Amino acid sequence: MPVADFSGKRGLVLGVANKRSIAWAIARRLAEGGAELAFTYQGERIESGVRDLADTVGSKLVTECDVRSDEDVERVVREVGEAFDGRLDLVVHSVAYAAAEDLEGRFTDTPRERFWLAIDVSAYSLVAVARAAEPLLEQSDGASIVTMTYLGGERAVPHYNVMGVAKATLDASVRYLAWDLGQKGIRVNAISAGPVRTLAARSIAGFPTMEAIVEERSPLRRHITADDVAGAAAYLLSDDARNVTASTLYVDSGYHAMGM
Ligand code: 0WE
Repeated sequence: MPVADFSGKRGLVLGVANKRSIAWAIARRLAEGGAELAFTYQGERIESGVRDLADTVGSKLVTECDVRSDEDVERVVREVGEAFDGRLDLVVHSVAYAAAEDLEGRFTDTPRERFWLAIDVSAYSLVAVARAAEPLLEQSDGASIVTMTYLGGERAVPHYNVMGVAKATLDASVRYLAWDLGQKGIRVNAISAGPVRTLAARSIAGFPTMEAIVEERSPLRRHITADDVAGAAAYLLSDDARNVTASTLYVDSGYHAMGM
């Protein structure tokens, strides 16, 4: 199958942790289509792994980013601007975090500090990146931002808890960013993926059960892979989606449409 054409496009990818990451599946697609990519990662533990992956797609820039810090986000965007001659066309935001203990037990018991932590990392980070990158994205003739969301932001999914509140915040942020940045031709969309086996998923008790539920109850009766998500992301990031913004594209085998 022909791959979407991203030649001449420059992209920033936040959220690769390892080869199973959704962000990595998307990055590979973009690179296959000819995009030049910069990557950010979180934490020294994964640095060498991310650098090795980035090298395989000839990346110009790999740098750490603490998305909780405006200064760090601004520094990263400065480096991206220098690497890409002041222009950026694509942003892939695939970042989320809640404390492990808040993804089990009762949402009611989420402490205040960790409630804000989840929203800070998982939702405000998109706002911070969009604002910092706006001057570079304006230079594109049709920039596109894609973030990753989940049904747990719209419905109560047992144990998703504070991450659901963070995704609801993220979903609303996508719409308000789309309104502001649409004026500058910058699109902002979300992909709502079903459960995908990634590093983030592996530490979640009951993940195999979630996959089994999707396989039993979704219209297509099959689970979702990172490559499925990458195909949707490639579309939203491509010029084929030039009039698509403020939207959520479900890549969940149709699960979201079911009532039982
Ligand atoms: O958004 C997510 C998970 C994101 C995530 C994962 C972790 C695991 C390790 C955020 N923070 C952490 N913190 C850690 O310490 N998903 C959509 C996958 C997911 O996670 C769930 C799910 C689904 C689906 C947690 C409970 C219930 C369902």
